[in-house]
Amino acid sequence: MSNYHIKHLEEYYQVYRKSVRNPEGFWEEIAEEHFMWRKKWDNVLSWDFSKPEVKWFEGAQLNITENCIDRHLATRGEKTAILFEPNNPSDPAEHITYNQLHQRVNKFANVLKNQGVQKGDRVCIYLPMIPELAISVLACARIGAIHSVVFAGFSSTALATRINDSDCKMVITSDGSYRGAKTIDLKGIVDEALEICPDVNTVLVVKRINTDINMVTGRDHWLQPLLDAASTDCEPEIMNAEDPLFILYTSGSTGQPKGMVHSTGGYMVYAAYTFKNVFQYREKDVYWCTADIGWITGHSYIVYGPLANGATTVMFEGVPSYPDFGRFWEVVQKHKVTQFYTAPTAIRALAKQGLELVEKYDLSSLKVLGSVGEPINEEAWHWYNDNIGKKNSPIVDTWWQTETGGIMITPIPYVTPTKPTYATLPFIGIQPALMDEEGKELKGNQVDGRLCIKYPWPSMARTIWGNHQRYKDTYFSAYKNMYFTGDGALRDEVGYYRITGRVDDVIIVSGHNLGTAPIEDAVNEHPAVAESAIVGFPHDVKGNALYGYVILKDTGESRNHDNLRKEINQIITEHIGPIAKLDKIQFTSGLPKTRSGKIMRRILRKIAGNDTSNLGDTSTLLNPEVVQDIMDNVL
Ligand code: 6R9
Repeated sequence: MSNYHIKHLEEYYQVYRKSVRNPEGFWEEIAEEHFMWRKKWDNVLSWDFSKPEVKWFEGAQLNITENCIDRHLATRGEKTAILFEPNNPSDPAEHITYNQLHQRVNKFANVLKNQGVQKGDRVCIYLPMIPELAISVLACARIGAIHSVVFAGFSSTALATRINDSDCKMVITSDGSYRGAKTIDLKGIVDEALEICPDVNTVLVVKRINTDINMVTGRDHWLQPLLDAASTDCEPEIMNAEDPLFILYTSGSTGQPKGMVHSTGGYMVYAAYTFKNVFQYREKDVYWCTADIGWITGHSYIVYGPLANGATTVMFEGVPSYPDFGRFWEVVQKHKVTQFYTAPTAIRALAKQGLELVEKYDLSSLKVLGSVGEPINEEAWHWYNDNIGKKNSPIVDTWWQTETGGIMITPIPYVTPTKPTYATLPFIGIQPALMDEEGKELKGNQVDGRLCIKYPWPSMARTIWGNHQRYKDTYFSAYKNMYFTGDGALRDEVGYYRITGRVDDVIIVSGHNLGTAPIEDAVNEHPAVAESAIVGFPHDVKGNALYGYVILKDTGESRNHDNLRKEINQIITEHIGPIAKLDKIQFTSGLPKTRSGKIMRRILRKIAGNDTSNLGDTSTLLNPEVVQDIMDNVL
């Protein structure tokens, strides 16, 4: 079992060196020893970042669900695969064994087939965090359909954009969802979206909240009767390693979201290998990642990574604040969770509550704590370390992206000494580089630059669905022969990395990536708005909050600003979702622009963040006078 499970620092360095000296040889060994292939590859890796084109395990054949389910049945059939913890704490948790998961995935896969879904078809999944979400993802993978999960907090317009972009013919949803004390009418949102998605001919509906909903004859079907009639046998479709497994949308700096396409073989190998090491997963552990499967964290570290290792993975339907802010800790105690993986925004929200909500519960089962989604600030890191980990569960601050498919920079717990706010060292096989703005690599330690990756890794996204040029422009054009992450980072005196934040027009709010452009597009839809600019400013729970500068059309009539603010946020909610609402909206007569007409967001960011001591050079602006005006009226 060479190199699969790293146990001490010396071994990390040794395996790391091996993995970068001979990446092909290294990944071939991992792939060969730990996965089930129907046919081995002809070639481990071919790549050319200038095209860009990357292929791992070309010629190999497999089905990822055989790796995540079937191969465990002989030894782990009665082990819990998915441990479902419902929204309401008094409802029983559900333990789905590997045997049961096998049957449920096969039945679901047969339903998809019976409904006409074929290999290569795209299926949109818009479900809350209930077992059917994981099962439908796996059912798609079983028959070679490409799943596109859309987070069930997105609005109907955002959902429709994603359905149409990848031309999905089917949507899987539920009658509604629970969210703490509230219910959400998911089916109503789907119905609204489908008004502008003419190609969707089938909607499968899971019954979750038992409400009376509208069912369109011929198009909409309750799932349960179809499952009841389906067989539990479904031969896995044999896929090529480079066949797409899924599409997952992420925000970009222009309006249209980017449908990142992930492959089958490389993605599986990397998701599984990182899971094993970053969480030091052992056979009897109960692992819990609080993310939603609608994000990449859920794909790789609730579904594929854990299941490929035969793990028990917790799926939580609820929210951290329901019925009170002790819920996470109650669940940790109840299921004796060993690895707990969450986001800094949740940690900050929980840290604001009294410690009695933590102390009520026995957290002694915990061995590893994880953080993901945004930089974790020092205060939150210490709160997490002291009160949840009791100073003896290492925190893995894992840096990665939808595009990278798996964790890229991270400590390995009990192996890498941690340092607050540092994601520390590159994971095995990952070759980071820091670049200056001129395109020169910054060598050595104690440097600060833009974070790039020099060499392919197995789970990198292969393209943007339907737009390879945009994939090239966004990730492979800023620096020659490098993947550009969009993040800034520094490397300290021992070679540890600290991620300093986005250097592009993406803002991370409560761990969610939001592009400024789509929000501005939504704001500009308001009939009274002439132009807008959105920036982020520091927020003690959300990490960043959104600040909008809005120029109103000159119509001669005066409007109530508070009403306008509400209307603008309503439009944002409809177009994107409530996560993108603006915390502050300042009405202004102008926006600082360069002579080429570009908005100088750097200045707007500083003003919004109350940091105007050094605004930098404003003399190149077309309209320097608006800067003072904006500063005088800042909220
Ligand atoms: C996995 C995920 C990606 C962006 C990424 C970066 C930020 C994620 C981080 C982090 C600092 C960490 N980010 N993890 N920043 N430290 N540990 O979150 O994917 O939703 O695509 O976001 O999130 O800015 O570029 P995604």
